[in-house]
Amino acid sequence: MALLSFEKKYRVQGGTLIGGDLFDFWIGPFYVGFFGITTAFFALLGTVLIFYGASLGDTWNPWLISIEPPELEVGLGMAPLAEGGLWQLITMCATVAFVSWALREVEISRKLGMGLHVPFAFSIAILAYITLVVIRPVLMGAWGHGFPYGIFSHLDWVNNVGYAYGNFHYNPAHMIAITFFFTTTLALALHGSLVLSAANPEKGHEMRQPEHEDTFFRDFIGYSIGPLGIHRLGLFLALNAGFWSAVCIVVSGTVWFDAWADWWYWYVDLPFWADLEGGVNG
Ligand code: 07D
Ligand code: 07D
Repeated sequence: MALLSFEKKYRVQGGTLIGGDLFDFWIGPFYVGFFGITTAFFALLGTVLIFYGASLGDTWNPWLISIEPPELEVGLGMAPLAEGGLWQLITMCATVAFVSWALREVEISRKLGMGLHVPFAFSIAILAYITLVVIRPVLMGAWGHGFPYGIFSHLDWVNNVGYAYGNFHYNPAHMIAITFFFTTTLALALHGSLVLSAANPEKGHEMRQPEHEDTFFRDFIGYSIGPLGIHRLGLFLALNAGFWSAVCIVVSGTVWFDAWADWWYWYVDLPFWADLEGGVNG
């Protein structure tokens, strides 16, 4: 791919975390770096292992291929390859590949003298993944609590784990996560539409400026968060969605074992009404 005219100026040496100048080069448009090598290596190895696992199974239907974690009886030990060992190796490959991808983002940010917001944001997704396949299984004492690597089978896992706690919607951290997910889409819809309405006028019309965008919101709801603020808010909302997702699953089976609806009895049991006639103690 041809180099864009301005790109050369930004292709500066340095900023690497490891390996010095050794891997400090680009292949076409892509910065490589030590972590580019490790990402490519572990992503490829993980993919090869998924294909190998698929070859041991009885389907090549992409929706149905599934690499299962070990049985619960294996606990936190290593399992034979065909009985969950592949899942364990793929989990390691995926974790190293994701973390390498984040560290490659760090190196690029350092080269450009930018903040580390992008790798930080991706780290929250990695945290959610590691919570599902490492932190929670370790806390619960078995790798078998991780989710299977298959398009449909991982949906079954979410469904089954959800019903294992009655109605998962009553999990308060799940509620917070969902609320953040919904609010993120609201914020993005408002932000995307606002910017397009100002910056992408019909042919022949003059483009409007950020002041117009601010004024729109001041006229509309009396307040504008501003051009920098809206991105802070967006990042805050999105990262909280991922963070509270990790919380909602890590507490299920480690600090809370019953139906999530029962968690709300603390509210019913509050002394204000528990002792009233008709209350739980009344
Ligand atoms: C659009 C960025 C691009 C990424 C894409 C995903 C693969 C996997 C599979 C080799 C928004 C590429 C997919 C590389 C290939 C194999 C075996 C991101 C965008 C397009 N899920 N999930 C999907 C993953 C979990 C859930 C789709 C990954 C948890 C539900 C896709 C992970 C839980 C639904 C997928 C992961 C869960 C899905 C679309 C990791 C709770 C759907 C994803 C690594 C989080 C939806 C058939 C998407 C669907 C869907 C991938 C984890 C729930 C296959 C890689 C265990 C309820 N998930 N998922 O667009 O249609 O993400 O499923 O943690 O309804 Mg999932
Ligand atoms: C884990 C993905 C990490 C991805 C990474 C990158 C690649 C590369 C390459 C494209 C976290 C992967 C990259 C592979 C791709 C190329 C080239 C993201 C992750 C590192 N729920 N629920 C959630 C809702 C119900 C249940 C989270 C809604 C039922 C369980 C979110 C509803 C029951 C778990 C959420 C609903 C139930 C969840 C998921 C509605 C089932 C979890 C988002 C409207 C009967 C999971 C950490 C997330 C969780 C989770 C939303 C319903 C069960 C808040 C909106 C009632 C068991 N649910 N849910 O976590 O918290 O993203 O995981 O009904 O484990 Mg739920």
